[in-house]
Amino acid sequence: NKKPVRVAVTGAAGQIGYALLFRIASGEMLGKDQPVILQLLEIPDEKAQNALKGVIMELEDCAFPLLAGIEAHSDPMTAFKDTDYALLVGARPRGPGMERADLLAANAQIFTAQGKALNAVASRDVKVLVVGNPANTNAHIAMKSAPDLPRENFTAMLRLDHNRAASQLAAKGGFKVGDIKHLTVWGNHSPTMYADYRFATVNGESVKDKINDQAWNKDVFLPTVGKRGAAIIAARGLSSAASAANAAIDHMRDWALGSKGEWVTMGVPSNGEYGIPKDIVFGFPVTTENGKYKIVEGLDIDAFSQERIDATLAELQGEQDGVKHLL
Ligand code: NAX
Repeated sequence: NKKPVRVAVTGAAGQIGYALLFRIASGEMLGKDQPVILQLLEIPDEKAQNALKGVIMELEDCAFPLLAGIEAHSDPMTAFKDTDYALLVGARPRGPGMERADLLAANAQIFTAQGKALNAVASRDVKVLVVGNPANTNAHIAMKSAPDLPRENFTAMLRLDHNRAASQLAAKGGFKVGDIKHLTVWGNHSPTMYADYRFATVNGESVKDKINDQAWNKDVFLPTVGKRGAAIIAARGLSSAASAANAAIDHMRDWALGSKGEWVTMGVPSNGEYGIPKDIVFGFPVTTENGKYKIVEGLDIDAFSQERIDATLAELQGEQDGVKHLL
C-alpha cells in the first residue's frame, strides 16, 4: 500500500478544474495504486470558494478509493504545503479592453506569489505544471520566484498542442493516433508554436514520406493546430477544457511514470539546447524516466523549421522581457 502523495490544483473551481480533479482522484494521472490528497486553491472571492465547496461535495460523492483527503484553500502558502505535484491552472483571463502588457503584469503578480509559496512550503521534489496562460511565461515567472527549488521542476503545458497535432496527422494519413511516435511541438503555447512531424513515424515508417505534402504542412496543418483553441471557442462558446485537462493528465503521468522511450512534448526551461537562451521555457521533445525528463538533442533543424522556431522564440522573448522588471 503506497503512501498518499499531495497534489495541489489551482483554479480548482474553473472549467478545466472540473474536467481534471475527478480523473486525478480516480488514479488516471499517477496510477491506480497511488492514493492522492487534493489541495485545492481558489481565489478568496465568496463565489469562487462556494463553487469550490460544490466541487468538493461532488468529489466526496464519487467515493474514490484512492482519494485520501481533500482540502480547500484561498492562500497558496497553505495550498502548496508539502505538495509533491502542483498543477497551476488558475490565471487571470484577458478582460475587455485589457492590453497584452496588462495581462502579462496581472499574471506576473499571481505567478510570482505562487512561485514564492512553492519555494517556501512545497516538497523539494515538487513537479510543477503551468496550464494557465500565458503558460510558458507564467512558468518562467514561477521558476524565477522559487530560487531554492531546482529550475527543472517547472514546466509549461504544450501537450494539448502535441495531442492536437497527433490527431490531425492521424486524420490526414489514415493512421491510428496511438501509432504515431516521435512527434513534437516547439516553442510557445500560442498560435506561433511549431508542430514538427519531420521525425514522426508510424509503425517505424516516416510520416513525412507518407504524407509528402509541404503545402499541406504549411497551409493547413500548422494553422489548424495553431488556431485550434480559437476554433473551439468559436464552436462551443467556451475555451477547451476537457482536452486541456486530458493533456495535463498526460503531461504529469508521463513525467511521473515515464514515457517508455517515447517522445512527449513539454515546455521546459532551456539550458541552451537548439540555441534557445537559458531559462526560456520552451516546448521541446523530451523523454522521461524515473521522474526526470531529458530534452532530445541533436535533431537536424532545416531552414523552414529554423524560421518557425525563431518566430516562436521571438514571441516568448518579448513576453519574458516584458515581465523582467516585475521579477
Ligand atoms: P476558468 O475561468 O473556467 O477557471 C479559472 C479558475 O481559476 C477560476 O475559477 C478562477 O477563480 C481561478 N483563479 C484565477 N486566479 C487564481 C489564482 N490566483 N489562484 C487560484 N485560482 C485562481 O478557466 P479555465 O477554462 O479553467 O482555464 C484556466 C486557464 O487555462 C486559462 O488561463 C486558460 O487560458 C488556460 N488554458 C491553457 C491551455 C494550455 O494548453 N496551456 C489550454 C486550455 C486553456 O485555455
